[in-house]
Amino acid sequence: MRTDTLPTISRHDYQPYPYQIDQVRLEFDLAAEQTLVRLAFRARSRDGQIQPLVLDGEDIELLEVSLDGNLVSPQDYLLNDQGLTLSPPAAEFDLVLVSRCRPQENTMLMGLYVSGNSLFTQCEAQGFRRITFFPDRPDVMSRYEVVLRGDATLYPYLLSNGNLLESTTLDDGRKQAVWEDPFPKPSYLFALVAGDFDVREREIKKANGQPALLQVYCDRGDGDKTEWAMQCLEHSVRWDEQRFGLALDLDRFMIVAARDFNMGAMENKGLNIFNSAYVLADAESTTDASFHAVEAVIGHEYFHNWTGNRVTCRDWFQLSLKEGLTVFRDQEFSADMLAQGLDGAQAASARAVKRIDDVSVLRAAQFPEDAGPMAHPIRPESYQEISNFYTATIYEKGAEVIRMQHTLLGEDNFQAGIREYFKRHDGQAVTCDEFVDCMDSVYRQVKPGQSLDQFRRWYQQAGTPRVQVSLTHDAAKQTATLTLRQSNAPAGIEDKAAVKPPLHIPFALGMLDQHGQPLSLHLDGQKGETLVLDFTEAEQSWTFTHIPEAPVLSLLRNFSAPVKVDYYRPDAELALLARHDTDPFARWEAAQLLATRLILSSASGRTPSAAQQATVVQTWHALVQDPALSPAYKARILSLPSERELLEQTQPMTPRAIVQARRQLQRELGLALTPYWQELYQFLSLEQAPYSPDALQAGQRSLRNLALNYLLVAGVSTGPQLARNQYDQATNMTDRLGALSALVNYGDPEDRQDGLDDFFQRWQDNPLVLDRWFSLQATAPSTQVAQVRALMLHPAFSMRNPNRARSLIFQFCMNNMQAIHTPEGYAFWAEQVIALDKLNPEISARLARVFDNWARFEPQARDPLKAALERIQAEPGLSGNVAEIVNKALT
Ligand code: 0A1
Ligand code: ZN
Repeated sequence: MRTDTLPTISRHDYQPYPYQIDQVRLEFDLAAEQTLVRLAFRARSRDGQIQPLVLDGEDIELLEVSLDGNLVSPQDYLLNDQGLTLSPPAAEFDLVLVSRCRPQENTMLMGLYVSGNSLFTQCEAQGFRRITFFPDRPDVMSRYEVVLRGDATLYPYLLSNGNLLESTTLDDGRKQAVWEDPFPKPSYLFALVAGDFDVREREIKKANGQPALLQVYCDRGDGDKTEWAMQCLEHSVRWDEQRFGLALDLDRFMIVAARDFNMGAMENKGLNIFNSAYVLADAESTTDASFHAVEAVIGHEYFHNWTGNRVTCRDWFQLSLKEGLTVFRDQEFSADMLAQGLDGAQAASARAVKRIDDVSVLRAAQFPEDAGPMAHPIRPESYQEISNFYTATIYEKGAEVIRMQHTLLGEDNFQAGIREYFKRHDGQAVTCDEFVDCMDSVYRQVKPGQSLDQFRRWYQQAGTPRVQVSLTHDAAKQTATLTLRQSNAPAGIEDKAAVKPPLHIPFALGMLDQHGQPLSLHLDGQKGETLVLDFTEAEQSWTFTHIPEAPVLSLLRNFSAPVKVDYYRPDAELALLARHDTDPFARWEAAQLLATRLILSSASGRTPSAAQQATVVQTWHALVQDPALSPAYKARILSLPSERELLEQTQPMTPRAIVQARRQLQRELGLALTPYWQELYQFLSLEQAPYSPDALQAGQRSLRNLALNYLLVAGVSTGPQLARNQYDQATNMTDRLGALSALVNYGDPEDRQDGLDDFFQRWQDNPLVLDRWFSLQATAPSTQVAQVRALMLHPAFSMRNPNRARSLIFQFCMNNMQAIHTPEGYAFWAEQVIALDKLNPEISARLARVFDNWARFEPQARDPLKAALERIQAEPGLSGNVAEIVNKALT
């Protein structure tokens, strides 16, 4: 663990590695206590000059090194806590190196580590250097041959990337497996797994007719929970063939579930390692939302095989090259899966549900990042610790930037750009610029005289741009003139640039008449119900013809750009859009905005007018009864914006007031519409088909749970009994947890405790469900710091398991706003950051980020939060990971 602040690395300092390493041979003598690693490769100087060979290495012991067969003695090399520097004998030479690592002691879960009784690796971004000494950077690409040896009983399965060449039993009784990966790859894609597992296998035929073997490995006893994962994997293979024309390039593709994992999953070539939360699923123990998360993550990792592995990043500043693009791909995959078999408005509505969920994530996680001290462009200019840059900006905003290119080009031209990308760069490590070059080459062909030159600014600017809208209508000429103004204020601690040049914003727009009928738009020869404006100037106007009366604007349809829109308009207009907009995203947005206005005004201490309240209630009333809306969409549009999204819109941020104001509106809607919630609840309780996580069933369950919540929050007398019954009779986790969460959040103390006790009894042996039990309590309004401390003493709690730490500590700090925003809450947070840092700095740094935006809070929160950050900063031996966050927050 490092103790001082790390040096800053700048994008412009990139230098290619001086040596080419075509082939790597790795031999492992595996054991949890200590593992011996023998590395051999031949290196060739790129320019023929002999230069020092600098190898990264951390937390590993060097036992022996030789160059061209000659042992190098310690006085002839330089070894420090960051690596090894050697003086090669020639411009081309052989290196052999033996080192030792200690998986059992590895609590960071980077490099080779133990989870359960098995051994796993995690190498992205810089974990390989904790396994052996190597140029641990993405632009050094080599073919790997890997020999694994280990105890036959502990490790009957010995897995690595690529194809299995042989599997034997050695004279000493150990097992040995030899793997070869035919594709050159950077070290961050290396993986090995050793352990005993349940395995599910499926043989499929690829589009070219060749067979491929899909395998899903998990802990013994969990094998009955991998059918869904296998199905998702097969769907992913098919989808990438059909929509992107990209085929699986291996004979075998493996997924392995690990209980201890820092992130969601990892796309190691041919051997994806997953957090078990994104593999294991069955109706009884898994919610619909988790089923969909499994689908998304399996898709994501599988799609990386092309966008990430076949073409990878030149350096880590280009991380969004693979992450933004792959998130875009997994979002489209999920949307296509939801819309399967539907067409027209139904398909659009199904896709909109996914879009709504994705945009909500962006707003809850990325917008705050863009408004805080860690704000960075999707291609950052500098970093200290790369693991701090696996952010919502790189992933989610990165995906939005890809999506805008898709919008500008259209599906067919976008796919032509993708084909160009693989034609030019297959097998290479490239930059974001090189990706845009490919899209631009198509764009220039289809839009003569135009280019993506200005669009590239999206890769340079941090911050969420604001777009101000104004409208004038000329009744005599029957024209409507729309004016848009864009600005992007300085963001983050590096962004001193007061003036940022305007961005190329694809701005999708529609108009309705005063009765809610869609208008056909006419603009310079273009015609349509939705037009995408090329908004490129600081201020720009468009005049639409054939508009007899003042129109109602439907703005930023389908959220065509990651911006904030400012447009003053009366509530009545929003109410009209909420009922009639034909763009399902913009329709949802209008309803949300109506509710947001009301909540924000009561949070700020103003009493909303009766008319304002009535508009919201009437709108909800109309929506709850609308027979044309799918249950999934209805559940989204009738939900209130999340506390986090609301908080983001207050200035200064007033968390406790937001929680109360939101709760108050929930109560009012619960009361005003009680008969409708009851009717909806009863209707949706009718006999259902056998469980499936499909869009219809999942939508019905989420709408029913929403109705139940409204009934309970409003204190309707029948509510608790409905919840108890639902809990007792549930045959799936969505129903069971939905009922329990309503009781825990809004029920009386007795129901809450009975429910929690029963749930624990049922599920204590299932770690993923037990995580939910901890989360429920962490976020319950009745929970204070003292209860969380008590839960930390529960025998099932462990700080070492990231999922468990997240389920209790992170959930409490992030999603229990009433309790965390107290002096005890802030002290607790600082204490946990420090405790976690000793075990796992990457995870700790994520917890530290929860309040890096302290300066945006109301005064009574600001001072204690600052003091808590200073307390962390002063901690001796703080990791570089946490130091970077805290120092930036306090700058
Ligand atoms: N590339 C992975 C994310 C990932 C990054 C770092 C990790 O190390 C702890 C693990 C996973 C993805 O995008 O899914
Ligand atoms: Zn990824």
